[in-house]
Amino acid sequence: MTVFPVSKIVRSPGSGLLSFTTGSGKAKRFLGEWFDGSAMKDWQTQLPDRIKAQQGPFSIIGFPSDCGGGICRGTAHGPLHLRKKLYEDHPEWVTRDLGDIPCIPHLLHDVMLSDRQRELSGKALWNDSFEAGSPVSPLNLLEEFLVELYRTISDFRPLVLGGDHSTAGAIFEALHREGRLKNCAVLQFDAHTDLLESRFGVENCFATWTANAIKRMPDPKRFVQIGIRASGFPKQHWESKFGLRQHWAEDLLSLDPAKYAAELVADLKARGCDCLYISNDIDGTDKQYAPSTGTPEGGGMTPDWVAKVIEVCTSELKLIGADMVEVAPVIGSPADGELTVATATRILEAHQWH
Ligand SMILES: [Mn+2]
Repeated sequence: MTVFPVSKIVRSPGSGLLSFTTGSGKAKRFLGEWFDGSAMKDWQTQLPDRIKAQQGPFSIIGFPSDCGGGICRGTAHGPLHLRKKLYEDHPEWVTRDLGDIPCIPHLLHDVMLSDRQRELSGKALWNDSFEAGSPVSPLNLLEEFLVELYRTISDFRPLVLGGDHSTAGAIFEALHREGRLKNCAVLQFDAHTDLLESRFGVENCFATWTANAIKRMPDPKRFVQIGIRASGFPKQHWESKFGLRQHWAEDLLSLDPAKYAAELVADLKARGCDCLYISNDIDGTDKQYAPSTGTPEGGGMTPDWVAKVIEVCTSELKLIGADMVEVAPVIGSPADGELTVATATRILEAHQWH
């Protein structure tokens, strides 16, 4: 029997990173201006009202997990740093924030856990309300929380702040379970294909999530990867193996982004799409603008190029959800971190929610 709702254990913004402390001290320093002491302390009590108050166009969820990465860790700090900048620039977004998924940093997915570990971590998270079968790992908690919100908020549209790119795998499972992928196109901005079927035997991580997500698409050609440039195999290999489409950075850099996006939208509409999900891996953008990430790559697009494509596509197709992942503000210098967060913010501001 599974214990729900997950909203019972969701933490205040910035407090979901269960590291050497609860993380709440740093959260207070960063976000105290927007969330007062009572909001931080009584988040779980206040959350049902916050959920009830959500009325389009989107809701923010923090997912401070980097256990699904594998190169340099640090994306667990992404949501807190992203929120600080987003709320400075857009204080009206604060009421959209539904808090953080509590992330035990050693856990990733429940399929990896013994019954004993699941019970021990389950009791730590759920206290007395733990029952066998309750989700305990970050990816499972995110998936179940999203499903809960789909069933509570009409026209629920998540903006999930990750986290490494395994984040998107959990979102896709929720989209699939709720039947949201039927007429949906997907854009993935990324330097990498994320198309391994497993990595060292791990089937749910930053490198495998797209291979899993593609299986959920009614037509894989509605899934378009944009900005690929670091791959052990050529484009033809991936396109013929998985049926998705890839637009590599080397072919995009000389294109006008508005014209490229207009053609992309026309193509997706011709394939029956009327809505869109966008997965934003910050390493899709050139490393000059996004140095604080696990695998920065040169030869990528500028933030303005990416933002223009997103602006045009989301003006034409209804945006049903988005994520911003792989932002690791603790990698590199503080200036690198700030630059990367500013780039992510620029890209998120381009999303049109209508
Ligand atoms: Mn990725």
